[in-house]
Amino acid sequence: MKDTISVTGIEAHGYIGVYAKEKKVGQKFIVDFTLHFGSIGATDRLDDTVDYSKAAQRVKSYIESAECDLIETAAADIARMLIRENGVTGVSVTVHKPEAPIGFKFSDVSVTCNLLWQDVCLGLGSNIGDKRAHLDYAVAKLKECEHCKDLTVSDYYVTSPYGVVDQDDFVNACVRLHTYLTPLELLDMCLAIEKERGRERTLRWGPRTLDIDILLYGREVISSPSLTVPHPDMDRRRFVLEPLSDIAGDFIHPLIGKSIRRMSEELKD
Ligand code: A4P
Ligand code: MG
Repeated sequence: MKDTISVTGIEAHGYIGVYAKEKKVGQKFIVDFTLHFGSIGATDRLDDTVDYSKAAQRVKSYIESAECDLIETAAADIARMLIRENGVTGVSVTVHKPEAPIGFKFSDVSVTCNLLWQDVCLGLGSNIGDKRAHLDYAVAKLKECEHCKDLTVSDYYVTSPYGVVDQDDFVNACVRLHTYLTPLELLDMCLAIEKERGRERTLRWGPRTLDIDILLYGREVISSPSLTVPHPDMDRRRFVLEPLSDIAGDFIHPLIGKSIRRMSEELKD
């Protein structure tokens, strides 16, 4: 069980709602939040933890000035704000709207947003045009992404083509970061960045300006029509394991149960 700090019952007058009257007159909202930490209480210094009174004040100010229609949006916005507080590993935010215009007596309506920082590794590859510039672009976009943090980048490696061998050499690299995006949200973002570099899908394993693969998403194992994680076949690819060892040698592959460093060392040519 993780350590937490919670504040409940933060009351504020706000204008969140779909109807004109809600936007004009406003109503009462109540917010509860819980911040999750690896551990708390190691020191007695306020600087080493989250000042819950300041966090609660930010929540109150958000409700008072929010212009969105939905309490879902409010809960997600507040969660995304609080998860960036010092040392927070995850958050749970509930927004109550006890006076919502439902038309008969009820006690409460509320929504809850849960977010968790996930440790994620991505593989980057390019073998058309200015290959390094394509990788630089992907790194810059991921760095400036407001839903990510703590980005580290491996060296860039020039690699011979794997699979379809009759094509130009690749430049490959790996990136490790923390994000609270879901795997599918992250995939959408990667596909959008590829598209911005003119990625065209003609031949599977064929030449590409920019390829971004989700290699590892925490310890999650995902097998859906649009996403397979860990990335299949990564255990046989030197162009993945070598750069990944630079930045995530300690990461344990959730299916193979070995560290990336060990997998890289054991990979035969
Ligand atoms: N998809 C499923 N799982 C994932 C995942 N974990 N990450 C789906 C990203 N995408 C994933 O991908 C097709 C679809 O796979 C995506 O739309 C997504 O829904 P794609 O990028 O269009 O196809 P692709 O890249 O041609 O095929 P694939 O199987 O992803 O190939 P890889 O594994 O990317 O390998 N040799 C060297 N030296 N360096 C390379 O970088 N790359 C490849 C392509 C072959 N040989 C190479 C290199
Ligand atoms: Mg791919």
